Amino acid sequence: MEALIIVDMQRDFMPGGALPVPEGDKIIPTIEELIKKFEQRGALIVATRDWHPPNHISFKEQGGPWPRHCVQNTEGAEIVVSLPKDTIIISKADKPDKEAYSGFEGTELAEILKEKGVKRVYICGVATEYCVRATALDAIKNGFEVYLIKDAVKGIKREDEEKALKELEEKGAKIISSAEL
Ligand code: VGL
Ligand code: ZN
Repeated sequence: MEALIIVDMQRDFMPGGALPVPEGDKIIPTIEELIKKFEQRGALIVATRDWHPPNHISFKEQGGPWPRHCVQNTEGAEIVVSLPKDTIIISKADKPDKEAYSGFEGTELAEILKEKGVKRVYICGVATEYCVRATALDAIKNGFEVYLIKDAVKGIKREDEEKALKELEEKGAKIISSAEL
């Protein structure tokens, strides 16, 4: 069984949002094509979302590195790609005092994937050097075969994005393009 994991494609991470990933919106059509393709393949579709309480530790006013973003039940936290009805939504970093970049951290994601018999995961979304990276590393640690779809991810900084892709490849992820699927 395969799963497509769409990481944090939320309004606040798009241009004009609170914590924009440059050109984050450019990968929306690519991801929507991938969703269609993976639905046809009978794959599981998973979408993670950053789901912070208003006083989250990662916010500048709490001493953290980031402007306030993806606050639970606000427009900024909305997912901007059209998702099939049966998509599994994983909310993360939803406790005030804990940061979680990875979709596996503090969630049931590993258990859900294992229970559904998933062996291989395909990862896309934002931001490449933060939540995509952390999610892919945890997927590797959990024993999944990991494919990173390079034209369906975007990073905040170009150099950091390239570093992250190299690291993921060294750790066993396969870097592919959506055209290969
Ligand atoms: C993310 C910074 C803060 C991400 C989330 O989704 O990559 N980055 N919170
Ligand atoms: Zn966040």
